[in-house]
Amino acid sequence: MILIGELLNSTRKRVRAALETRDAAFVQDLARRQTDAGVHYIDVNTGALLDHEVECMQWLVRTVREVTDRPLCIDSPNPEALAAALELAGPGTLINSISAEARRYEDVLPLVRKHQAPVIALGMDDEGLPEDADRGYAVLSQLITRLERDGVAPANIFADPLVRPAGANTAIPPAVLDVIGRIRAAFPQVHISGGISNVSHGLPARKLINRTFLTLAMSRGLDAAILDPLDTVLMSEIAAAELLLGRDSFAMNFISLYRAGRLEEKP
Ligand code: THG
Repeated sequence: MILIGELLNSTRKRVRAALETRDAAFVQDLARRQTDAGVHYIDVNTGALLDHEVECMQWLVRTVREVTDRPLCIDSPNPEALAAALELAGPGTLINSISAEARRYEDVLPLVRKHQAPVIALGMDDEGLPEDADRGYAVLSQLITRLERDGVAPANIFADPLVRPAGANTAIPPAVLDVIGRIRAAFPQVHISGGISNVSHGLPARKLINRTFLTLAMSRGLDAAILDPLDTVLMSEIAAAELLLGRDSFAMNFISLYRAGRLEEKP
């Protein structure tokens, strides 16, 4: 699994306050802890700061870069913030995100090309968020095909079916799981990613829902995720799921995590 740490997100109140006051110690602590937890990318999101977002993103990238060399996942609705961050973040940066919205596609494709960067492809277009699996699959599969035609290698595409809260509409998570399965069957070489914590928004016992959803999604072909890497039970369940899905030959990874004392078996 390719793990993207979600904690440096400006929609989280504490992070937003740290961004507004330029609290480097708080930001760097979250960057270090996510690195130590083993993430492959650290998501950096400044989208909630509408004024001066570009400056804020530049500060965030520089501040994180001082304490970790883990690649970043630049998460912004603002193409100027993406462009500025890409200049500072170094090679291997993941762009979050492109979509099938006409304007967004036009704005972000040149950045993907210029930096030869991997990119998250959101399954939405100018009609909005797909409500069922047929439309979700149609939008996402057309977007993948278009990116490939525009020269993006399948291994650099992270297809994202847009996980939304079960609490708002319980039909969406099963539709998202269907989309994951159909994309995996049709495009064996692309990565499939999703924002796991989105699914539990507004419900109690969020971590329980997140863990179960992640396991279900992995069984359909999800191989990347934006998640809370400090949830040690979630991280342990990923290792167990990879073992049981045949993605951990001789259980080498599972056993070495166990020996390092990094598997949590509850209760
Ligand atoms: N796909 C892509 N990128 C994404 C998402 C996605 N980026 C953002 C998001 N979804 C993934 N990251 C988070 C980060 C935090 C939370 C959920 C997803 C979260 N925040 C608390 C909440 O909303 O209740 C904030 C509470 C607080 O601390 O104030 O759960 O799907 N490509």
